[in-house]
Amino acid sequence: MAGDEEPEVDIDLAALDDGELVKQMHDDLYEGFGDEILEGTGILLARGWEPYRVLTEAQVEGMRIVGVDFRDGILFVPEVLMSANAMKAGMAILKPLLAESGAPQVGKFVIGTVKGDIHDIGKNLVSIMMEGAGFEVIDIGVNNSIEDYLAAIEEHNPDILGMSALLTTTMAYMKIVVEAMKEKGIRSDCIVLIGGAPLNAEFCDYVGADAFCRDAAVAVETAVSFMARRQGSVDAMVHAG
Ligand code: B12
Repeated sequence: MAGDEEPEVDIDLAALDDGELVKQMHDDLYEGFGDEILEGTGILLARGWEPYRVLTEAQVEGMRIVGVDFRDGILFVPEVLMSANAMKAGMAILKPLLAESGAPQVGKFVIGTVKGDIHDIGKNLVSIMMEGAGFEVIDIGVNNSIEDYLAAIEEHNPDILGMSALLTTTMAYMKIVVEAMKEKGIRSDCIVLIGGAPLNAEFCDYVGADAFCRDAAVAVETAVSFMARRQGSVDAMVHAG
């Protein structure tokens, strides 16, 4: 188990049953073993697991465990970075599977993490799932200033703007961006979705965003339903006019 001082043994991942393998992957993610995460992901897929199930049960849950020990001072930044890189390796195999949907283009989505914040795993996951749902995704990366967001809106004219923040010290920046959009008179041009572990619906009201999404699946559901409503009102206007 993670944190124990036992000597390392080479484990045959393919010999483990599903439950044992998932638990082993949590430990491998904790240790930052990217190759093992790749192998375990491949084994679960070959056993018929849906990509989204592998992602949530084996990888995201593993990262949650890492987060608890990070919070409690058992793990430190370099170790968590290794875990993050291991998770990114696993996500890379899942990405084409999650993104292949064949769905018609539903809308344009610009997403970025706010200024002062470099957490990008959740953002990347949302991007992958939104692509899978048929959105054209423009990912503007991490540490985005107001100017970065405004420039991306101007350049891409998205239906939806997504902002991510993982730190209580950076989440307030979302309100500054929304205020800047209002000042420029472009707030109602796109839907604003926000996400990140420390956020909630009440904070969303404070920011003046349209919705808070607790995970990537909710982000997709919310985005699709906003687009349907938007399309409905466009249709109504066309019929009325
Ligand atoms: C990995 C990690 C890191 C890595 C980041 C690597 C990377 N490339 O992202 C590293 C090691 C670099 C790091 C650094 C730091 N971190 Co950090 N980190 C984490 C950790 C363990 C996991 C985050 C993660 O990837 N989760 C997995 C993903 C899948 O989940 P998620 O991000 O929540 O995303 C989902 C939803 O929130 C939602 N979502 C997210 N974004 C968006 C956006 C939109 C538009 C939508 C719709 C939805 C959505 O959908 C996602 C998918 O389902 C968290 C712990 C935690 N429980 O969150 C701490 C955590 C966020 N970090 C923390 C801290 C303190 C730091 C540091 C300040 C540490 C330090 N002393 O330097 C630095 C800050 C660096 C900076 N300036 O940003 C604290 C924040 C505490 C707080 N109250 O603010 C946490 C909570 C750890 C803790 N418990 O103490 N960190």
